[in-house]
Amino acid sequence: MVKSVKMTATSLAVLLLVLGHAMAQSSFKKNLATPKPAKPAQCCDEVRSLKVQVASLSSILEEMSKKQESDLMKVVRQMMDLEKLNQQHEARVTEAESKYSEIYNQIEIMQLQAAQSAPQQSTSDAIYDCASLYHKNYKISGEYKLPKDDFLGTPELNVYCDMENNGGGWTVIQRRKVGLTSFNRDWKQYKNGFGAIRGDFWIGNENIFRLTRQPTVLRIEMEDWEGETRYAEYAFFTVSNEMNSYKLFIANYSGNAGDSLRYHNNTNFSTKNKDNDKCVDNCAQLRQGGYWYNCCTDSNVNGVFYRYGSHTKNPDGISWYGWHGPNYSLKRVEMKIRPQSFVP
Ligand SMILES: [Ca+2]
Repeated sequence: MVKSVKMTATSLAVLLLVLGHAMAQSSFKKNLATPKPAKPAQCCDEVRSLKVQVASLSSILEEMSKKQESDLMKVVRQMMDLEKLNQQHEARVTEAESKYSEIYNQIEIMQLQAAQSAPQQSTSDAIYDCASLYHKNYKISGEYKLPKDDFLGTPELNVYCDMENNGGGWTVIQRRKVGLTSFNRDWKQYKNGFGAIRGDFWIGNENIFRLTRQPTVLRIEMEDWEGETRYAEYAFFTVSNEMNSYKLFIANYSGNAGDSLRYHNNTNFSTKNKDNDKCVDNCAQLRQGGYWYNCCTDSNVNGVFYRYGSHTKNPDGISWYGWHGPNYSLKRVEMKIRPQSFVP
């Protein structure tokens, strides 16, 4: 009987345990399965509308980000283009710079060469006549200014250079062609020179003296009223200083006008106020010019300018006896000088 009670109690306990466990499990399951308390319908509509809004915002955001991305790509592409342009510009600048430096180098080389040759020019190659200008590549005829030279003792002097005829390099010392300038002047005027360098002028005995201290050639060109031209050239020409009355020395004639200066060789210069001629008469007054008068003339290129018509009537005109005799006054005369050593 006890055994059966015991068994019953044990069975009861087990049953209770099983029941308890089953109940606990059932309660847990029940708890899991129980749906959340239902909310009111209004709340769910709001959520749904919010969800829709979120979705549409997301898509907008997505779109925006896509657009931003494409914009960014555009910007990047533009940046790259700009970079390329910049590189091109830089390349051009570099090219220009290299060209500039090349030119600059050439200029530097030229300046250097000029600087190197400058000392030679200042000593052995000074500018003191048209021939030296010619050798410095001045090859156009016209008026030039010879610089003052302390070493040679020459003042600044305006000259007319014939750079074209007979090889060029000629310094013109006398010209008659216009006929308005009187050549009947005194000693001082013949000493210093007078007239217009582009027209009629005498360069001055002092200048002739200085310019002919080196072995010099004299060329006299002349034209008559018929338009024919002749010349007389002397391979040797010099004058002495004022103390020696600018005495004339010429030699070695060539030409087609006749040697009408030979008669005047070794004579002093005379003017209307200084009779240095070899005559009882005053030749300068008779011939109305300044010249190396003997007794008196075989030529008179500083005589009176007579125009066509009256050019054959007077013995004091611009004459060259070897061509037209004593009473023919020429239309044009030009005296020019050049160093004997000149090579065109
Ligand atoms: Ca005399």
